Amino acid sequence: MEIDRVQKEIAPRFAFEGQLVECIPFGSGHINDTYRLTCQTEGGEQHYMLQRMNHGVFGDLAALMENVSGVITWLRKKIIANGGDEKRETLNLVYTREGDSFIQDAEGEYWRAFLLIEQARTYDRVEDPEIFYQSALAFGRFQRMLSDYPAATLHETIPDFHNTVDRLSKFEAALKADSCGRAARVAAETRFVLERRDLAHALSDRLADGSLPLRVTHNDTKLNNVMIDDQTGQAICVIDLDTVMPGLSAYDFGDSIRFGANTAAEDERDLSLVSCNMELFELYVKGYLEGCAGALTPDELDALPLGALLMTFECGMRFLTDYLEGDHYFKIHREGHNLDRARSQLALLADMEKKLPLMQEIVGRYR
Ligand code: GN1
Ligand code: MG
Repeated sequence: MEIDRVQKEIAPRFAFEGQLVECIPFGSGHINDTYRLTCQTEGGEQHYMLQRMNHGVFGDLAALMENVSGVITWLRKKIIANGGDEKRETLNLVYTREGDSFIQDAEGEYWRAFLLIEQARTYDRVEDPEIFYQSALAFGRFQRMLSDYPAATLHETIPDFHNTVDRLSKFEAALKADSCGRAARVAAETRFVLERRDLAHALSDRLADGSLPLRVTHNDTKLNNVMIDDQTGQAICVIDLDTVMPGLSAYDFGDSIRFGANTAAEDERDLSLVSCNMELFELYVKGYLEGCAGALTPDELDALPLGALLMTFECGMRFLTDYLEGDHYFKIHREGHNLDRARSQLALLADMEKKLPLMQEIVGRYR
Protein backbone atom coordinates (compact mmCIF):
# COMPACT_ATOMS: atom_id res chain seq x y z
CA MET A 1 0.00 0.00 0.00
CA GLU A 2 1.12 3.49 -0.82
CA ILE A 3 1.21 4.77 2.78
CA ASP A 4 3.29 1.80 3.79
CA ARG A 5 5.77 2.47 1.03
CA VAL A 6 5.92 6.16 1.94
CA GLN A 7 6.73 5.26 5.53
CA LYS A 8 9.25 2.53 4.80
CA GLU A 9 10.97 3.69 1.64
CA ILE A 10 10.50 7.41 1.15
CA ALA A 11 10.42 9.06 4.57
CA PRO A 12 13.69 7.48 5.85
CA ARG A 13 15.59 9.22 3.07
CA PHE A 14 14.75 12.69 4.44
CA ALA A 15 16.45 14.33 7.42
CA PHE A 16 13.36 14.25 9.65
CA GLU A 17 13.87 14.51 13.39
CA GLY A 18 12.71 11.74 15.71
CA GLN A 19 10.67 8.60 15.07
CA LEU A 20 7.99 8.52 12.38
CA VAL A 21 4.69 7.56 14.07
CA GLU A 22 1.99 8.60 11.61
CA CYS A 23 1.52 9.26 7.90
CA ILE A 24 -1.80 10.48 6.50
CA PRO A 25 -2.98 11.95 3.16
CA PHE A 26 -3.24 15.73 3.38
CA GLY A 27 -4.43 18.78 1.42
CA SER A 28 -6.69 19.39 -1.56
CA GLY A 29 -4.39 20.36 -4.46
CA HIS A 30 -5.17 19.22 -8.01
CA ILE A 31 -1.58 18.43 -8.97
CA ASN A 32 0.72 16.95 -6.30
CA ASP A 33 -0.04 14.28 -3.65
CA THR A 34 0.73 15.31 -0.08
CA TYR A 35 1.14 13.37 3.16
CA ARG A 36 1.36 14.72 6.67
CA LEU A 37 3.98 13.00 8.77
CA THR A 38 4.16 13.02 12.55
CA CYS A 39 7.50 12.34 14.17
CA GLN A 40 7.97 11.73 17.87
CA THR A 41 10.94 13.72 19.11
CA GLU A 42 12.40 14.19 22.57
CA GLY A 43 10.75 17.57 22.83
CA GLY A 44 7.32 16.35 21.66
CA GLU A 45 5.90 16.03 18.15
CA GLN A 46 7.16 17.46 14.90
CA HIS A 47 5.03 17.48 11.74
CA TYR A 48 6.23 17.47 8.15
CA MET A 49 4.69 17.58 4.70
CA LEU A 50 5.97 14.96 2.29
CA GLN A 51 4.94 15.54 -1.29
CA ARG A 52 5.06 13.49 -4.44
CA MET A 53 5.71 15.94 -7.26
CA ASN A 54 3.79 15.61 -10.49
CA HIS A 55 6.34 14.83 -13.13
CA GLY A 56 3.76 14.83 -15.92
CA VAL A 57 2.78 18.42 -15.19
CA PHE A 58 6.25 19.77 -14.44
CA GLY A 59 8.81 18.66 -17.02
CA ASP A 60 12.00 19.68 -15.22
CA LEU A 61 11.70 19.05 -11.50
CA ALA A 62 15.33 19.96 -10.81
CA ALA A 63 14.67 23.41 -12.31
CA LEU A 64 11.44 23.68 -10.34
CA MET A 65 13.22 22.86 -7.07
CA GLU A 66 15.90 25.42 -7.88
CA ASN A 67 13.14 28.05 -8.15
CA VAL A 68 11.47 26.88 -4.95
CA SER A 69 14.65 26.87 -2.87
CA GLY A 70 15.81 30.17 -4.40
CA VAL A 71 12.52 31.88 -3.51
CA ILE A 72 12.43 30.37 -0.01
CA THR A 73 16.00 31.50 0.70
CA TRP A 74 15.11 35.01 -0.51
CA LEU A 75 11.94 35.20 1.59
CA ARG A 76 13.72 33.85 4.68
CA LYS A 77 16.33 36.62 4.49
CA LYS A 78 13.67 39.31 4.19
CA ILE A 79 11.52 37.85 6.97
CA ILE A 80 14.50 37.63 9.33
CA ALA A 81 15.56 41.19 8.45
CA ASN A 82 12.01 42.35 9.29
CA GLY A 83 12.13 40.58 12.66
CA GLY A 84 9.58 37.96 11.52
CA ASP A 85 9.37 34.22 12.26
CA GLU A 86 11.04 32.48 9.31
CA LYS A 87 9.75 29.06 10.42
CA ARG A 88 6.13 30.18 9.98
CA GLU A 89 6.16 32.99 7.47
CA THR A 90 7.63 30.97 4.63
CA LEU A 91 7.78 27.34 3.62
CA ASN A 92 11.01 25.63 4.76
CA LEU A 93 12.45 22.70 2.85
CA VAL A 94 13.61 19.60 4.68
CA TYR A 95 16.60 18.26 2.79
CA THR A 96 17.42 14.61 2.22
CA ARG A 97 20.04 12.84 4.32
CA GLU A 98 22.38 13.44 1.38
CA GLY A 99 21.61 17.15 1.39
CA ASP A 100 19.47 17.26 -1.76
CA SER A 101 16.20 19.15 -2.10
CA PHE A 102 14.33 16.14 -3.53
CA ILE A 103 14.70 12.45 -4.31
CA GLN A 104 13.73 10.02 -7.01
CA ASP A 105 12.47 6.70 -5.61
CA ALA A 106 12.91 3.18 -6.95
CA GLU A 107 9.69 3.51 -8.98
CA GLY A 108 10.95 6.68 -10.66
CA GLU A 109 8.72 9.03 -8.66
CA TYR A 110 9.92 12.30 -7.17
CA TRP A 111 9.49 13.48 -3.58
CA ARG A 112 10.28 16.54 -1.46
CA ALA A 113 9.50 17.60 2.11
CA PHE A 114 8.66 20.75 4.04
CA LEU A 115 8.26 21.63 7.70
CA LEU A 116 4.56 21.73 8.45
CA ILE A 117 3.43 25.10 9.70
CA GLU A 118 1.80 24.38 13.06
CA GLN A 119 -1.45 25.87 14.32
CA ALA A 120 -2.42 27.18 10.93
CA ARG A 121 -4.58 25.93 8.09
CA THR A 122 -5.76 26.61 4.58
CA TYR A 123 -9.36 27.31 3.55
CA ASP A 124 -11.06 25.94 0.44
CA ARG A 125 -13.85 28.48 0.78
CA VAL A 126 -14.20 31.97 2.17
CA GLU A 127 -15.90 31.09 5.45
CA ASP A 128 -15.28 34.57 6.81
CA PRO A 129 -14.57 37.63 4.62
CA GLU A 130 -11.68 38.55 6.92
CA ILE A 131 -9.83 35.44 5.73
CA PHE A 132 -10.11 36.58 2.14
CA TYR A 133 -8.82 40.02 3.08
CA GLN A 134 -5.93 38.37 4.90
CA SER A 135 -5.06 36.29 1.83
CA ALA A 136 -5.03 39.49 -0.26
CA LEU A 137 -2.57 41.09 2.14
CA ALA A 138 -0.38 37.98 1.98
CA PHE A 139 -0.28 37.83 -1.83
CA GLY A 140 0.33 41.59 -2.01
CA ARG A 141 3.23 41.32 0.44
CA PHE A 142 4.53 38.31 -1.47
CA GLN A 143 4.56 40.44 -4.63
CA ARG A 144 6.40 43.20 -2.79
CA MET A 145 9.00 40.93 -1.16
CA LEU A 146 9.88 39.42 -4.53
CA SER A 147 9.84 42.73 -6.42
CA ASP A 148 13.67 42.87 -6.42
CA TYR A 149 14.21 39.11 -6.89
CA PRO A 150 16.59 38.39 -9.80
CA ALA A 151 13.80 37.31 -12.16
CA ALA A 152 16.21 36.18 -14.88
CA THR A 153 17.43 33.34 -12.60
CA LEU A 154 13.92 31.82 -12.43
CA HIS A 155 13.14 28.87 -14.69
CA GLU A 156 9.81 28.80 -16.48
CA THR A 157 8.45 25.69 -14.77
CA ILE A 158 5.48 25.48 -17.16
CA PRO A 159 6.10 27.44 -20.36
CA ASP A 160 3.19 29.68 -21.42
CA PHE A 161 1.43 28.96 -18.14
CA HIS A 162 -0.79 32.07 -18.25
CA ASN A 163 -0.53 32.70 -21.97
CA THR A 164 -4.27 32.75 -22.56
CA VAL A 165 -3.85 32.94 -26.34
CA ASP A 166 -1.79 29.76 -26.24
CA ARG A 167 -4.38 28.14 -23.92
CA LEU A 168 -7.02 28.91 -26.55
CA SER A 169 -4.93 27.25 -29.29
CA LYS A 170 -4.46 24.20 -27.09
CA PHE A 171 -8.20 24.04 -26.51
CA GLU A 172 -8.85 24.24 -30.26
CA ALA A 173 -6.31 21.48 -30.90
CA ALA A 174 -8.00 19.25 -28.31
CA LEU A 175 -11.36 19.97 -29.90
CA LYS A 176 -10.09 19.04 -33.33
CA ALA A 177 -8.39 15.85 -32.14
CA ASP A 178 -11.43 14.88 -30.03
CA SER A 179 -9.45 11.91 -28.75
CA CYS A 180 -12.18 10.75 -26.35
CA GLY A 181 -15.19 11.50 -28.54
CA ARG A 182 -16.46 14.13 -26.09
CA ALA A 183 -16.51 17.23 -28.32
CA ALA A 184 -20.19 16.87 -29.25
CA ARG A 185 -21.10 17.06 -25.55
CA VAL A 186 -19.50 20.47 -25.14
CA ALA A 187 -20.94 22.34 -28.11
CA ALA A 188 -22.45 25.14 -26.00
CA GLU A 189 -19.26 25.64 -23.99
CA THR A 190 -17.19 25.59 -27.18
CA ARG A 191 -19.33 28.30 -28.73
CA PHE A 192 -19.00 30.41 -25.58
CA VAL A 193 -15.19 30.10 -25.65
CA LEU A 194 -14.78 30.75 -29.37
CA GLU A 195 -16.94 33.89 -29.17
CA ARG A 196 -14.28 35.30 -26.83
CA ARG A 197 -11.15 35.09 -28.96
CA ASP A 198 -10.48 38.82 -28.49
CA LEU A 199 -10.68 38.53 -24.73
CA ALA A 200 -7.92 35.91 -24.81
CA HIS A 201 -5.57 38.59 -26.19
CA ALA A 202 -6.45 41.33 -23.70
CA LEU A 203 -3.45 40.95 -21.39
CA SER A 204 -0.90 39.13 -23.57
CA ASP A 205 -1.00 42.01 -26.08
CA ARG A 206 -0.33 44.55 -23.34
CA LEU A 207 2.61 42.53 -22.11
CA ALA A 208 3.93 42.32 -25.66
CA ASP A 209 3.63 46.09 -26.26
CA GLY A 210 5.38 46.83 -22.97
CA SER A 211 2.53 48.68 -21.26
CA LEU A 212 2.40 46.07 -18.48
CA PRO A 213 5.67 45.14 -16.70
CA LEU A 214 6.83 41.58 -16.15
CA ARG A 215 7.02 40.79 -12.42
CA VAL A 216 7.92 37.79 -10.31
CA THR A 217 4.49 36.33 -9.61
CA HIS A 218 3.06 33.33 -7.80
CA ASN A 219 0.67 32.33 -10.60
CA ASP A 220 -1.57 30.08 -8.51
CA THR A 221 -3.04 32.50 -5.97
CA LYS A 222 -6.00 30.45 -4.82
CA LEU A 223 -7.20 31.07 -1.30
CA ASN A 224 -6.06 27.57 -0.35
CA ASN A 225 -2.48 28.48 -1.15
CA VAL A 226 -2.28 30.75 1.92
CA MET A 227 -1.86 29.49 5.50
CA ILE A 228 -4.02 31.27 8.06
CA ASP A 229 -3.03 31.24 11.74
CA ASP A 230 -5.61 29.37 13.87
CA GLN A 231 -5.31 31.74 16.79
CA THR A 232 -4.90 35.20 15.28
CA GLY A 233 -6.81 34.57 12.03
CA GLN A 234 -4.00 36.33 10.19
CA ALA A 235 -2.42 35.13 6.96
CA ILE A 236 1.07 34.00 7.76
CA CYS A 237 2.48 32.23 4.74
CA VAL A 238 2.04 31.82 1.00
CA ILE A 239 2.52 28.20 -0.09
CA ASP A 240 2.66 26.19 -3.34
CA LEU A 241 5.63 27.92 -4.93
CA ASP A 242 5.83 25.57 -7.94
CA THR A 243 4.61 28.13 -10.43
CA VAL A 244 6.55 31.16 -9.20
CA MET A 245 7.75 32.61 -12.50
CA PRO A 246 7.86 35.93 -14.26
CA GLY A 247 4.26 37.00 -14.98
CA LEU A 248 1.75 39.83 -14.66
CA SER A 249 0.44 41.22 -11.38
CA ALA A 250 -3.04 40.99 -12.95
CA TYR A 251 -2.66 37.20 -13.13
CA ASP A 252 -2.07 36.91 -9.41
CA PHE A 253 -4.83 39.33 -8.54
CA GLY A 254 -7.20 37.72 -11.04
CA ASP A 255 -6.72 34.14 -9.96
CA SER A 256 -7.49 35.05 -6.35
CA ILE A 257 -10.75 36.68 -7.42
CA ARG A 258 -11.64 33.72 -9.64
CA PHE A 259 -11.38 31.33 -6.73
CA GLY A 260 -12.18 33.34 -3.61
CA ALA A 261 -14.82 35.87 -4.73
CA ASN A 262 -16.86 33.12 -6.39
CA THR A 263 -20.10 32.63 -4.44
CA ALA A 264 -19.85 28.91 -5.24
CA ALA A 265 -17.16 26.24 -5.31
CA GLU A 266 -14.85 25.92 -8.30
CA ASP A 267 -16.66 22.74 -9.38
CA GLU A 268 -20.26 23.73 -8.48
CA ARG A 269 -22.81 21.98 -10.66
CA ASP A 270 -25.73 24.30 -9.86
CA LEU A 271 -24.72 27.25 -12.02
CA SER A 272 -27.40 29.47 -10.49
CA LEU A 273 -25.17 29.61 -7.39
CA VAL A 274 -22.16 30.89 -9.29
CA SER A 275 -21.37 34.63 -9.29
CA CYS A 276 -18.64 37.10 -8.42
CA ASN A 277 -19.30 38.64 -5.01
CA MET A 278 -18.52 42.33 -5.29
CA GLU A 279 -18.09 42.90 -1.56
CA LEU A 280 -15.40 40.21 -1.56
CA PHE A 281 -13.92 41.72 -4.71
CA GLU A 282 -13.64 45.08 -2.97
CA LEU A 283 -12.11 43.53 0.14
CA TYR A 284 -9.50 41.79 -1.96
CA VAL A 285 -8.63 45.00 -3.84
CA LYS A 286 -8.14 46.74 -0.52
CA GLY A 287 -5.91 44.01 0.93
CA TYR A 288 -3.89 43.38 -2.21
CA LEU A 289 -3.09 47.06 -2.76
CA GLU A 290 -2.23 47.47 0.91
CA GLY A 291 0.13 44.48 0.68
CA CYS A 292 1.73 45.71 -2.57
CA ALA A 293 2.22 49.13 -0.92
CA GLY A 294 2.55 51.25 -4.04
CA ALA A 295 4.52 48.70 -6.06
CA LEU A 296 2.06 48.66 -9.00
CA THR A 297 2.05 51.12 -11.94
CA PRO A 298 -1.16 52.96 -12.98
CA ASP A 299 -1.45 50.69 -16.04
CA GLU A 300 -1.18 47.63 -13.82
CA LEU A 301 -3.93 48.94 -11.55
CA ASP A 302 -6.16 49.47 -14.61
CA ALA A 303 -5.51 45.88 -15.69
CA LEU A 304 -6.49 44.18 -12.41
CA PRO A 305 -10.21 43.65 -13.19
CA LEU A 306 -9.34 42.21 -16.60
CA GLY A 307 -7.02 39.82 -14.78
CA ALA A 308 -10.05 38.37 -12.97
CA LEU A 309 -11.88 37.79 -16.27
CA LEU A 310 -8.84 36.36 -18.01
CA MET A 311 -7.86 33.94 -15.27
CA THR A 312 -11.44 32.67 -15.07
CA PHE A 313 -11.66 32.32 -18.85
CA GLU A 314 -8.30 30.57 -18.97
CA CYS A 315 -9.13 28.18 -16.15
CA GLY A 316 -12.45 27.33 -17.80
CA MET A 317 -10.63 26.54 -21.05
CA ARG A 318 -8.02 24.46 -19.21
CA PHE A 319 -10.65 22.32 -17.50
CA LEU A 320 -12.55 21.92 -20.78
CA THR A 321 -9.35 20.97 -22.64
CA ASP A 322 -8.54 18.38 -20.00
CA TYR A 323 -12.06 16.97 -20.23
CA LEU A 324 -11.67 16.64 -24.02
CA GLU A 325 -8.28 14.99 -23.62
CA GLY A 326 -9.46 12.42 -21.06
CA ASP A 327 -8.72 14.06 -17.68
CA HIS A 328 -5.01 13.48 -17.53
CA TYR A 329 -3.95 16.85 -16.05
CA PHE A 330 -6.25 17.78 -13.17
CA LYS A 331 -7.07 15.09 -10.65
CA ILE A 332 -10.77 14.25 -10.83
CA HIS A 333 -12.95 12.88 -8.03
CA ARG A 334 -16.05 12.02 -10.05
CA GLU A 335 -17.18 11.34 -13.62
CA GLY A 336 -17.35 14.58 -15.63
CA HIS A 337 -15.58 16.54 -12.89
CA ASN A 338 -13.52 18.62 -15.31
CA LEU A 339 -16.62 19.41 -17.35
CA ASP A 340 -18.42 20.57 -14.19
CA ARG A 341 -15.42 22.73 -13.32
CA ALA A 342 -15.28 24.19 -16.83
CA ARG A 343 -19.00 25.02 -16.88
CA SER A 344 -18.77 26.64 -13.50
CA GLN A 345 -15.79 28.79 -14.53
CA LEU A 346 -17.46 29.90 -17.75
CA ALA A 347 -20.61 30.82 -15.83
CA LEU A 348 -18.46 32.87 -13.47
CA LEU A 349 -16.85 34.63 -16.43
CA ALA A 350 -20.28 35.51 -17.85
CA ASP A 351 -21.17 37.13 -14.52
CA MET A 352 -17.84 38.97 -14.33
CA GLU A 353 -18.33 40.40 -17.82
CA LYS A 354 -21.47 42.15 -16.58
CA LYS A 355 -19.64 43.45 -13.53
CA LEU A 356 -16.48 44.71 -15.24
CA PRO A 357 -17.44 48.42 -15.07
CA LEU A 358 -18.20 48.08 -11.36
CA MET A 359 -14.87 46.29 -10.80
CA GLN A 360 -13.07 49.16 -12.51
CA GLU A 361 -14.87 51.70 -10.38
CA ILE A 362 -13.90 49.81 -7.20
CA VAL A 363 -10.22 49.61 -8.14
CA GLY A 364 -10.40 53.36 -8.90
CA ARG A 365 -11.53 54.02 -5.33
CA TYR A 366 -8.47 52.36 -3.76
CA ARG A 367 -5.68 53.60 -6.02
C1 GN1 B 1 -3.98 23.71 -9.93
O1 GN1 B 1 -2.22 22.55 -7.52
P1 GN1 B 1 -3.36 23.48 -7.31
O2 GN1 B 1 -4.64 22.76 -7.05
O3 GN1 B 1 -3.02 24.56 -6.30
C2 GN1 B 1 -3.25 24.38 -11.10
C3 GN1 B 1 -3.66 25.85 -11.18
C4 GN1 B 1 -5.17 25.95 -11.37
C5 GN1 B 1 -5.84 25.23 -10.20
C6 GN1 B 1 -7.34 25.21 -10.38
C7 GN1 B 1 0.40 23.72 -11.66
O4 GN1 B 1 -3.54 24.28 -8.70
O5 GN1 B 1 -3.03 26.46 -12.30
O6 GN1 B 1 -5.59 27.29 -11.42
O7 GN1 B 1 -5.37 23.88 -10.07
N1 GN1 B 1 -1.82 24.26 -10.94
C8 GN1 B 1 -1.04 23.88 -11.96
O8 GN1 B 1 -7.93 24.90 -9.15
O9 GN1 B 1 -1.47 23.66 -13.10
MG1 MG C 1 -2.24 24.44 -4.15
